[in-house]
Amino acid sequence: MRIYLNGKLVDKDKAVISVFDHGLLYGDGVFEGIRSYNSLVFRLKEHIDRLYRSAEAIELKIPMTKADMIKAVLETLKANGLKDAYIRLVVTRGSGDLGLDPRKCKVPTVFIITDKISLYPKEFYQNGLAIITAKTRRNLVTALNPKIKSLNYLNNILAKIDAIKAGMEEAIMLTYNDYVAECTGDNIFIISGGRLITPPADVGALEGITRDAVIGLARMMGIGFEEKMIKIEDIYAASEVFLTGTAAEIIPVTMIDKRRINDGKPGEVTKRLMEEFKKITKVNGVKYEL
Ligand code: PXG
Repeated sequence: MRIYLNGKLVDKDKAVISVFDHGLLYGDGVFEGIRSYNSLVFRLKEHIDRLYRSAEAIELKIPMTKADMIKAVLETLKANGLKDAYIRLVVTRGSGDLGLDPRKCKVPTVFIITDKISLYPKEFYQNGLAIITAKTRRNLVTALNPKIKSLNYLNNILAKIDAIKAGMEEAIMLTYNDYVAECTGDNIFIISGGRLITPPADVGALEGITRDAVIGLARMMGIGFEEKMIKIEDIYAASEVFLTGTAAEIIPVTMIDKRRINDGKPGEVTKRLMEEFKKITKVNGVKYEL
């Protein structure tokens, strides 16, 4: 496996970074998770834009242009001969000393891993996922805005541990004042009164690329849509619930906190969106030749 590291493609065993890297010492950095389908990178520009937005939010200057970053992603995919891939792009503050001071980190570290994607089992898509509400609350937007896809994922990891302890794969994260934000690695949508609803990202959620794609599909399909603050009771009472994310795509949720959603089967609107989403992954994207 070849890894892109600071401008070079190197073998996996040579792809090492300093123990003084502030990405490791403090979680000081940003990342992206991107996917390619049959040699088409899905929404690459949007992912790169979000990476640079996240970096700007933490005052980290990425030492290459967006165009060069896109080239680097495509080169890494080619070097590994991957048609269907998971792409992890990471930019850290770089190597510094034992202290928070980001000024000590002179050169950001940039690396890109491309690998096979590990997917949720098929049954989850057919029968729906059972999830819980996490005990762990979402970070305050005013403390560390969850819109920033930073290397500080402990808030999400603690909620993921809540899910794992309950024998589940995902967990809904609520804000400090009981609004639904998102899940640990996925955005959440409901269908209620025939309309598609998702919480606004400002409540404490990532502006998911899949979320955005689903909103676009709903508009195209004539499904009413609104961004609205919702509480967990709204989710229990919804006619359909599903999650969106680069890894999961669109996955139906049929059980929450041991409560069945509607009849406990993936909903019709969810299934239509899943189908339409599959279609756009086949045609939309940045092409590369192996
Ligand atoms: N919320 C959070 C907190 C995320 O981390 C999403 C929503 C969905 O966003 P996208 O842009 O992917 O639609 C994410 C993304 C992984 C993995 O390896 C996690 C994500 C994406 C890809 C891989 O666990 N999370």
